[in-house]
Amino acid sequence: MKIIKSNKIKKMKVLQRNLLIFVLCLLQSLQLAHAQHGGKLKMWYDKPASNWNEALPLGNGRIAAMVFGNPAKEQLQLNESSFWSGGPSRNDNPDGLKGLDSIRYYIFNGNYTRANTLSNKFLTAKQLHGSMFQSIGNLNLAFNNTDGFTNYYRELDLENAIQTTTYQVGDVTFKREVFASQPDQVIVIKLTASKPGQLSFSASFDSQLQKTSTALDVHTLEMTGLSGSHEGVTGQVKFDTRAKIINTGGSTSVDANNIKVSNANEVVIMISIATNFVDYKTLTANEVEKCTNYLTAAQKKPYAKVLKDHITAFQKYFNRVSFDLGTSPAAQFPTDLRIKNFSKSNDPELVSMYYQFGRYLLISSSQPGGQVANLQGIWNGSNNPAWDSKYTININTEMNYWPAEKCNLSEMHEPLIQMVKELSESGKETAKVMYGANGWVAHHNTDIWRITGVVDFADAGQWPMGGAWLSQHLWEKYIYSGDLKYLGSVYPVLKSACEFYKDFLIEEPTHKWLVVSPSVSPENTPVGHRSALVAGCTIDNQLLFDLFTKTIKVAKLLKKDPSLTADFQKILDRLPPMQIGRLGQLQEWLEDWDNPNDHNRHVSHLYGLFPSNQITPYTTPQLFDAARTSLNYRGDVSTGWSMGWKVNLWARLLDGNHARKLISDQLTLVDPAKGGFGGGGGTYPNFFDAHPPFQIDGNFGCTSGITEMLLQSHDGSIDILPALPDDWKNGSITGLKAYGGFEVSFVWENNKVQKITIKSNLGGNCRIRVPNEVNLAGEKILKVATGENPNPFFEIVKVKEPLISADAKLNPVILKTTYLYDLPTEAGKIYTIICKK
Ligand code: FUC
Repeated sequence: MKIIKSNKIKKMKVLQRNLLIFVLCLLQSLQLAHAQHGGKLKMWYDKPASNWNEALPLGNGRIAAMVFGNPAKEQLQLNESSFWSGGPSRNDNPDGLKGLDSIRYYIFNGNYTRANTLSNKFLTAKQLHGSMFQSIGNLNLAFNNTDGFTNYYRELDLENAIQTTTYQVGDVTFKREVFASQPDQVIVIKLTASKPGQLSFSASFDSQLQKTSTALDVHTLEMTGLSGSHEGVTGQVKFDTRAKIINTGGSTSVDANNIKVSNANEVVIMISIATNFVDYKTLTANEVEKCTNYLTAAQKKPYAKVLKDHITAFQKYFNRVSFDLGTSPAAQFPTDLRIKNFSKSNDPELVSMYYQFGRYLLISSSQPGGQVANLQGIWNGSNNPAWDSKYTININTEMNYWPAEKCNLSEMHEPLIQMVKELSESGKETAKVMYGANGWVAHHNTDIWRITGVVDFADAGQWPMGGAWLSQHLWEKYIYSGDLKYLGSVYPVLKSACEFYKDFLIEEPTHKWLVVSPSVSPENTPVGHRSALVAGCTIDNQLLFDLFTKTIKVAKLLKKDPSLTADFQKILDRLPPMQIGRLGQLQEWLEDWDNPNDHNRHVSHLYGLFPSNQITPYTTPQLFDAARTSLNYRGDVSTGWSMGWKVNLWARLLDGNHARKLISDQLTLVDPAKGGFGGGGGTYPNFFDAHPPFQIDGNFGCTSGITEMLLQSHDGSIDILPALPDDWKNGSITGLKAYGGFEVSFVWENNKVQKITIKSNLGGNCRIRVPNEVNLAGEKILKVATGENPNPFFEIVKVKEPLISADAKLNPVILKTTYLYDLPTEAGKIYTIICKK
C-alpha cells in the first residue's frame, strides 16, 4: 500500500513539474512573441483563423477583405460595397390607403390584433423585403510545403491598417503583408521569404455566385459575376475582379484557371474589384473598364509608394484621436485570450485598443462618396447573411455613426448623409402611395436601392419613423461643425420629413395630442399584448420633438419659410409629453404598460437620454431619474448592439462604473464557430461584435459609449470626465470633438483632470464642466461660469414638463459636485487649462 502511495506521489510530482515547465515555456514564448511583435494597437494571434470570426478585416470604404492567415492556404474573402442582390427596386404596398383608416380605428379602440392583421395585409410589402449585401468570393493562395510550420504570428496593426502573417518552415521565415489602399483602390498582398526562391503557390478565385474565373495571362487572374436574384428582383449588379501577380525571381505559369508561381523571391499581388453600380437608380458603369483602370494605375507605382500613400491616407483620420488608459501586463497575450480573460483581469489597454478598433472600422467601411456601413460594415462572407446585412434604421444604422462626429471622423459620416438625401427622394412616393401624405417617409429597413416600404411584418416593420431618426444625423453633423453651407444643402430634406408628419399625424382621442399611428415601439410588444401595433409611443414623440425643433432652428438660421415653421411650431406644441409611469419608469408607450420583467434588447424610449439630449441630469432631473429606473429594469446582458447602446446610456446617466460593467459584458468572448443566433452577445476573437451573429453596430456603439464616458457636450457645456469609472484612474485622450466645433484633449490622474487643451475652430464661449476645480491663479480670461451659455450651439433643449403617475415614487439622483467655467475663445486658437490636484 505504502509503496503504491509513494509512487503515486512521485508521479504526481513529475506531472506537476512538467506542467510548470510547460506553463513557463508557454509564458516565455508568448512574451517573446509580444516582444517581437504585438504592442500597442496591434491585435495579434498565435494561430491561423479557422473561422470567419477569427479572420482579420481590412477595407478602404469600397473594397474589403477578411484575411485568414493560414500558411498552407491563404484566403482573402472579398467584398465590394455596391455588390448587392437584385437591382433598382421599390416595395410600397399600393393598398396602403385602403387599410389606413380602419387600422387607426382599431388601434384607438384597443383592438390591436385586428389592426395588426390589417396592417400586414394593407401596409406590409407584398414581396420585396430588401436586398442582400453579398460576397464577391475569395482569392485563394495554396502553398507548397508548409507542413510543420513554427513561430506562427498574425496581427492587425490598427495604426497602419496592415495585416501581417509570419511563420517559419525549416530555416526559412515567410511573411505576408496585406492592406486595402484607399488612394489606389486596390487590395495589396506582399509575400516575402528570408531566403531566395522559396515562394511557390497556386492562386485562384472562387465564388458561391454565378461566375466565370480565368487566367488572362501568366500574371493576371480574372473573375466576373452577377449578384443574386432575391424576392422577385433579378440580380443585376455585375462585378469584375482581377488579381495581378508580380513576381521577383522564379516564374509564373497558367494552370487551368489558376496561376502557378514557382520559386519566386518575392511576390506582390494587387486585387482590383469594380461593379456596374453608379447610384441607387443606375447600373450603367462599365465594371471591366473601372476594374482595369484601378489596376493599371496602381501597378505603375512602386510597392513602397503604394504602401506609404495608404498609410498616409489612413492616418490622416486615425491619428486625430489617441487614447491611453495605461499599459496592461495582459498585452503579452494574444488578443483572443485577453478577451476571454477580460472580466477577470486588469486590462485597460484592451479597452483602449477596442475603442480604436471601432474608429479603425469606421474609416475602413465608410468613406466619402461611398456606401453606408451596413449591418456588417463592409465585411460579409455569406450570400445569405443575417437580416440580409442591410440597413436596419430603427437603431442599428444610426448606431454605426454615433462615433463619427465625436471621435473626429466627420468625413466618415458623409455616406450616411447622402443616404438620407436619397431616401428623401425615394420615400416621397412611399408617403404618397401608402399614406396619401406629402413629404417623405422611411420605415424600419432600407437597402442600397433605398427601399422605403414596410418590410418583414407589422410588429417590426410598421414603424414610419426611420427617416425621422436618420434625419437627426443631418443636424448632428452641423452642431459639431457649424457649417452653414452644408446645413443649407440638407434643409430641404428636414423640411420634407416634417411635411410628411404634418399630414400623417392624427389626434388621439383621450388627450387630443398629435400622434403617429400605426406604429410600434421598435420591435417590442407590450407584455400581454399579441400585437406591437400602437399609436404615439414614446420614441416616436421624442423623434418628432427633435425633428421639428431642429428643422425650425435650421429654418431660422437660414432665414427661410417663416409661415411653414410657424405651422411646425403648432405641431410641436401638440405632441405628447414624456410620461413617468406607476413604477417611476419612463413610459415606453402612451399607456402605462411597462413591465419590470421586460428585458427586450431595444430600449427605444431611452432615445431621449441617448443619442438625444431631451433627458439630462441638470435640466430634467425627474425624467433623468425615470430613465434610470427604466434602464435598470431592462437589465445589462443582451445582444451586442444593445450592450453597446447601454454603455452610452449609463454614461449619460453619469454612472461610469455601470458603463464600465457593460463594456466588460460586451467584451465577453463568444465562440467563433457558433455563427448562428441565440445566446448572449459579446465579442468574437477578431474583436467583431457578436449579436450573435456578427453585427458591427455593437463595435461602433461601444466606441461611442467610451467617448461619452470621457466627454459630453449636449447639455449646455463641455463636460469632461462625466462618467469616469473608478478603475480608470489615470489616462489621457486627444482630439475628441464637442458641439460648437471645439476639439478637446485632456489628461487625468487619480481620477482627477490635470490638464485640458481646447482648440477652438469656430470661436465663441467655451463652457466647461469639470469634476475638480481649475487653478484660476494667473488665469486672465477663464472665469467661473454664470447665467446661460451665450454660445448658440449649447442652447438648452426645453421639453414639456413630464406627466407623472400618482403612484410613481421618484428617487432623485444626487449629483456629484462639478465646476463650471467660461472661456471666451477665438477661432483657430488653442487654450490650455490646468486643474487643481
Ligand atoms: C433588429 C434587432 C435585431 C437585429 C436586427 C438587425 O431587428 O431587433 O436584434 O439587430 O435589427
